[in-house]
Amino acid sequence: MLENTVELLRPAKAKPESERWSVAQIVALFELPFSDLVFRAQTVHRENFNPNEVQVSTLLSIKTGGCSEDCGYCPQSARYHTGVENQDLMALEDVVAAAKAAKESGAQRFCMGAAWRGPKQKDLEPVLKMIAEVKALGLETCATLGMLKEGQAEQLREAGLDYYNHNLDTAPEYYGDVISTRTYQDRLDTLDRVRDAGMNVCCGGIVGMGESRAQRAGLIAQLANMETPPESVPVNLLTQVEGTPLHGTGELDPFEFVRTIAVARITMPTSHVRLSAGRETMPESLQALCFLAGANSVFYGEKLLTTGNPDTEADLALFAKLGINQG
Ligand code: SAM
Ligand code: DTB
Ligand code: SF4
Repeated sequence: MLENTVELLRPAKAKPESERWSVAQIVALFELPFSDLVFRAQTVHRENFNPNEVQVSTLLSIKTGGCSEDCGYCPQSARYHTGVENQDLMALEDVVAAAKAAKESGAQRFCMGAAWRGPKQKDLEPVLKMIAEVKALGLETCATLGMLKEGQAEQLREAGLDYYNHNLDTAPEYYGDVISTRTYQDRLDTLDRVRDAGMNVCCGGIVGMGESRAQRAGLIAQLANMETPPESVPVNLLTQVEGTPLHGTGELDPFEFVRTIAVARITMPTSHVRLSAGRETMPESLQALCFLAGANSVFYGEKLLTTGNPDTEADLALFAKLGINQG
């Protein structure tokens, strides 16, 4: 399985073989007794970060729904009837107003998401203006616009983009069960473009899509074995939306979710691991376990892209209870 997994990364872009995690080693981490796993993750976490600091990013969907792709989890695909209302690219002033509001409520980073397969040049121009204006507010900037063509990552960087989010979503061997309109290699190519343009990479995936533990380990191997692992690793729990093919998938055991966070922390010691989609339905105690297991970033604000997220007041109250600062 290791060979299979690593082959998909072009050798120049993967770590030297001696430094790579095998899928078997990652599965062995998943299999540790829960307390041993969390202790190990917390130890690695403390060696690399202030354990009481959590980075917060606010999301805004700048173009919603009507997407040509068939990602089986996604409420924004035009192929599924999910009740999401399509919305064209937002006006610049509305995006800037949302970014100002996010800054005022304490966000450090503002992430603009678009339901595109990838941006056409005529789409990119207005987004470049949004990035420049959001950056000028003193916020870190992030965008997730789909696949990038040659030269687009450079334009984004020049406009002031700090992070580009593009997820691998799952292990290579499960990917074809979830998406057919773009390949795993397409995603790796976009990630290379982002890295080569000198931007920070935000890349993670979704768990709870019916994948096996070995496949969760396979996703983590892909991320951890990158020559430079992503600076930011969003771990999303599938938000099941009626009308999508993955609606009705069996729920992931919450401890398995915490284990996934812990394993990401151990294998990517210096990355920010983000407790991402799915937080709205998680009790505070489960979120606290995720922080204990090494999560040190969240999406902050009432909405993700089209689905809900905890209220800012609830998050601030939880941070206060746990003694967490935004950092
Ligand atoms: N359209 C662009 C793309 O797919 O690259 C950018 C936006 S897309 C919505 C960003 C990411 O959100 C996806 O790659 C996926 O990991 C995550 N996502 C989408 N729907 C989700 C859901 N129902 N539950 C959890 N994560 C989801
Ligand atoms: C990521 O990994 N998760 C965010 C962000 N990157 C763009 C998106 C989650 C989307 C959840 C479903 C929705 O709100 O539409
Ligand atoms: Fe489109 Fe992105 Fe949703 Fe896939 S995840 S259907 S590319 S918006």
